[in-house]
Amino acid sequence: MEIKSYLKEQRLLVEAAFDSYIPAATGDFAKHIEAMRYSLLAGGKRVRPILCIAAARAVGGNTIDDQNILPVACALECIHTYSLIHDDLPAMDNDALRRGKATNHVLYGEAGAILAGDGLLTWAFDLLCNPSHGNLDSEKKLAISHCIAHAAGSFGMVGGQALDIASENTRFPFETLQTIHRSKTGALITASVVSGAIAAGADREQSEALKQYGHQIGLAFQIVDDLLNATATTEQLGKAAGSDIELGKATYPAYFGIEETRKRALNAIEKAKTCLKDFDDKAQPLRLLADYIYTRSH
Ligand code: GRG
Repeated sequence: MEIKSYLKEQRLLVEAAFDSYIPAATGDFAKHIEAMRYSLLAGGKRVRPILCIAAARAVGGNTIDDQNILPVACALECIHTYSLIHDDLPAMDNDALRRGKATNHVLYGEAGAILAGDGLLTWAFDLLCNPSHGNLDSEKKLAISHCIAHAAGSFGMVGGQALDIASENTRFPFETLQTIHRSKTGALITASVVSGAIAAGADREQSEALKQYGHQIGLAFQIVDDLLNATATTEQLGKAAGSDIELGKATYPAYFGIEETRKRALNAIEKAKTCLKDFDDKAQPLRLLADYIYTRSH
C-alpha cells in the first residue's frame, strides 16, 4: 500500500461525505452556512477523519459500513475546522491566511467567523446523533459523543488553548509544554482513533492499544509541527537550524534544539507502531499514517 494514494482516496471519501451531509448555502441562513462551508471545504489534510476510519478498519476491516463511520469522521473534521477558525481570530493568533487562503474572519468578519466556528462545533454533534445517518447503536453513539466532547472541551483542546494563551511570554517547565500539547493537539487526535475503535466495536485490549497509539502520534504531530515552524522561522531569519531560536513561544526545539527534537518525534512514531504489534494487516494504514505524521511537510 502506498501512503499517498491511500491518503488521497480517503480524503476524497471524506469530502464526498461532507458534500452529502452539509446543508447547502441557501435560504435564511445562507451567509452563515457559506462561512461554515468555506473553511470546511478549504483544503486540509483530513488527518483526523482518516485516522478515525483507519482505526475502525484496523478493528473491523470492511465489515464497518461507510455510513456508520463517515458521520463520526466528518464530525471530527468539523471540530478541527472550528478550532482553526477561532485560532485565527484577531483575539487569538490574528492570522490573515490559512492553507494559503484568506482566513474566515477576513472574508466573513469577526462575528461571522465566531458564529461559523460555533455552527461547526454544534453541527458535529448533530452529525453524531442524527438518526438518519447510518445505524450505529445508541450506546456506541453515546460513547463516541462523550469521547469527542471530552477531547474537544475544557480538559482537552479548549483547555489546552487556554493554557497556551495564559503561558505566552512566560517561563514554564517542560511539563507544562507537554500538558499544552497533550490537550490542545493530542486530545482530538487520540479521540479520532478511539472513536473509530468504538464504532467498530473494539474490545478492551484493542481500545487501550489504539488509545496509546493515538497519544504517541498526537505527541509526534505536535513535535513535527514545532519542527516545521522552527525550520521555517530559522530559514526566514537566515539562521542555521538548531541555532538559538526566538519564537516567542515555548516549543520542543526551543527546549531541546532541532536534532534532539527530531529524535523525540521519531521515538514517538516508533512507540506508536509498537502499540499496534498485536494487530494484523488491517492496521497497516495506521502504521503508514504514523510514518506520514513524521515525514509530512506542512
Ligand atoms: C480556538 C478552541 C480553540 C482551539 C485552537 C488546534 C488549535 C486549538 C489551534 C491550532 C493551532 C495550531 C497550529 C496547532 C498545532 C497543530 C495543529 C492543530 C495544526 C493544524 O492541523 P493540521 O495540520 O491542519 O491537521 P490541516 O490544515 O491539514 O487541517
